Amino acid sequence: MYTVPSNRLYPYQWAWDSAFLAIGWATVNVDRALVELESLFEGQWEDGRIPHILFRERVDSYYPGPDVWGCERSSTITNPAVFGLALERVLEHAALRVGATSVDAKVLAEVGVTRPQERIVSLLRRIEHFHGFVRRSRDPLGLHCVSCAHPWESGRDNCIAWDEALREVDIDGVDASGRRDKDKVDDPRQRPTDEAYRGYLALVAAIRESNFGPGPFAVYDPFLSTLLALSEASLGRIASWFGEDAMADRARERAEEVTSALQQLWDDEAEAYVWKNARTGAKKAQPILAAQFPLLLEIPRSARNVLEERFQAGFFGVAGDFPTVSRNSESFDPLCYWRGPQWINMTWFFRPLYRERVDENVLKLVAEHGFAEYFNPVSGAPLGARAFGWSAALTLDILARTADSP
Ligand code: 2M8
Repeated sequence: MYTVPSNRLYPYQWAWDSAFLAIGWATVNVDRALVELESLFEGQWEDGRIPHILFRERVDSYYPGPDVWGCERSSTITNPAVFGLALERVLEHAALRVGATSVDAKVLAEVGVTRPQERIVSLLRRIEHFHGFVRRSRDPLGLHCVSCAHPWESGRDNCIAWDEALREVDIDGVDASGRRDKDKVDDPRQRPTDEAYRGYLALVAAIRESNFGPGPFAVYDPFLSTLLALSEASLGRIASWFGEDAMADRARERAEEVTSALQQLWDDEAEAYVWKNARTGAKKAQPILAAQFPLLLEIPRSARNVLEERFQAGFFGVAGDFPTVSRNSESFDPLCYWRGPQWINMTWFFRPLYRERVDENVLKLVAEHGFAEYFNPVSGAPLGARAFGWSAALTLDILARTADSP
């Protein structure tokens, strides 16, 4: 059993979507939440990779499908490391439900989870295996940070941080006319350009030709690195709740390692965490919400101060806060996908820091405009798919936590 992000636009199982969807499921049924994650991990490759799409039932309404990827069962790239974090949020819902302060197999049994110890330990092993894949295969310079081998891998498809590296990809003769997405939204300007799609498809072909190695695109990403650190930290905590002490130690060490390695991406002059192209060495600060993510980790006070100020100056104060691109940037586009619109998952991540602002913002947006895929951050207008999975799932998470006020 699994959940698709949107019947119309995304009719397969997507990896990080399923992680958010599991959190939503946990507000009503913790067992079902675990099934969501287990079904995703059924698609794990031997090398530990979690493919970003699982082609479970073949449909013609999504492009690119299995033929283009060169793999029957799944896509060949991965997605942000959010699975440890998602599992921890799922388990917290079990504790909330029974009023417990910590989670163990007994608490899970109380909320109706079958074979809790065995299932959680099996998920933990799979998550650790996945983290191993990311560390081995997405760190070409050995920085202990995470790079991205395809814009789709980051989940932030046409984010401005990929523009330069994508321009280096040869798109001569690549045809994007098979796209099925543009006529499924109100206005094609809400989706990436054909030129960007030609880049995405050229990379898919290059990855296929390299026998599913990383291919010719490798950009270190502070956002992906932050999420790996968070996911390792979650893995460490859950492993110790379930008596897997050696795994807990390993995960904690790795969480610390990524967190301190992230400082290599800090640029004093730009006063920002930067995107680093592993092939050219070029580093660039980006005026995007993703650049604010290291705030979720223990970072030096000076960096924290700068990022907090940047939030006030560029990301707060519009109708919907948390636009994906700073509203002060020339690149800010309120309509186009990951180039400005507000996304509920990106906003939700900041709940530990800005709880009231996040809750108010998300609940108002969905009350007024429904569970859209993304929102115009100036007017609040819904964009992209309607009835979008993680918008609903993370709203449920916020509602359940607000009701119990943790
Ligand atoms: C979007 O990406 C897919 C490609 O993976 C697409 O545009 O077809 C992104 O928003 C991504 O983050 C998300 O996981 C996926 C499914 O919701 O859609």
